[in-house]
Amino acid sequence: MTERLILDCDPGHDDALAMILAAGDPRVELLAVTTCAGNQTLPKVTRNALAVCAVAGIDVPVAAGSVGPLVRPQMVAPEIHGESGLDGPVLPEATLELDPRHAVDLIIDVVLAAEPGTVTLVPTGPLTNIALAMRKEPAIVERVKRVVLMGGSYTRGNKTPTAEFNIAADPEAAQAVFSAPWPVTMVGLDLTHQATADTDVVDRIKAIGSPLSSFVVDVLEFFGSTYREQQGFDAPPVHDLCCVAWLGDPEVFTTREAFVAVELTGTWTNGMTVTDFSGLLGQPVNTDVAITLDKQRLWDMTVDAIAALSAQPEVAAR
Ligand code: PIR
Ligand code: CA
Repeated sequence: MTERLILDCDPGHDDALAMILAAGDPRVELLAVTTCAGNQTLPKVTRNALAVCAVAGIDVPVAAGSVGPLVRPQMVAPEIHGESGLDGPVLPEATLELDPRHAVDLIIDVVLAAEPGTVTLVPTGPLTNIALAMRKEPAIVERVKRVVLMGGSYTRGNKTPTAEFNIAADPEAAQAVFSAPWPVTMVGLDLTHQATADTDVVDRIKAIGSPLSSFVVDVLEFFGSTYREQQGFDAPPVHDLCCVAWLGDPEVFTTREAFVAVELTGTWTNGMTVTDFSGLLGQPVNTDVAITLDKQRLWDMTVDAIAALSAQPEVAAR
């Protein structure tokens, strides 16, 4: 049984890798890509999504969504992802036409058209589109199989000491998603900071020797340079990739149940994902929290997916 997913993203270097794994791993089926303002503005991240589709030979509906958060002023991350949102590689012209629907409508249409319980939502940017889709068509909440989101953390943040960027960017949307009665998996920084693309990984990808593999190498090299300069990392953590990897192979990370709520009224802690593993708050469990990564599995499946896509005639010819 393949895991069918909608990727709601803000590409974004690690979002680009998530798209590529979703298209190239035989255990998952990518149904649609939707975009949300996050790492950069909506036009930029949408253009980047189309460029990744072109270089990877991805042919699924792609729709643009929310231009900004529900309540708060917009936040972007040029210091990590550059002015384009995907600086580093040369971005090819789009080969796909953008779907005319708003991302929210594409998400609703795909979920309602599928058998109940068969579609997983994978948000890897701010949760604005997902929250709006829930409000526009509440029936999706019981029809979606699960939400596997990159965001939050139970230890420390990257936007503030306590808040991770995707949650900090739209905390009200995030709280709506965590508190809805669908299964949620939180793939936060505690997990994704284990998912670094070390030099041996970059070398394995380089060795594939295709236009797609050199695109991925350029993505990882730019991401590595900003993570080195801005965050003092030796190698870049490829956050969003982990969500898709877990759908293809649930052994890629372990999880633990917790109650998670988003801080919306803190003086210094807005956007913090308060994570209660031991029931101290007396609230029911609402989230599976990602804990420990099997890094070897993650990179083996990613290298395989890049190689598989590279072997497609239209990808090899680029
Ligand atoms: C990564 C991101 C934003 C800011 C920084 N500093 C680093 C993006 C990634 O695309 C990922 O989805 C998430 N937001 C990690 O915080
Ligand atoms: Ca992202």
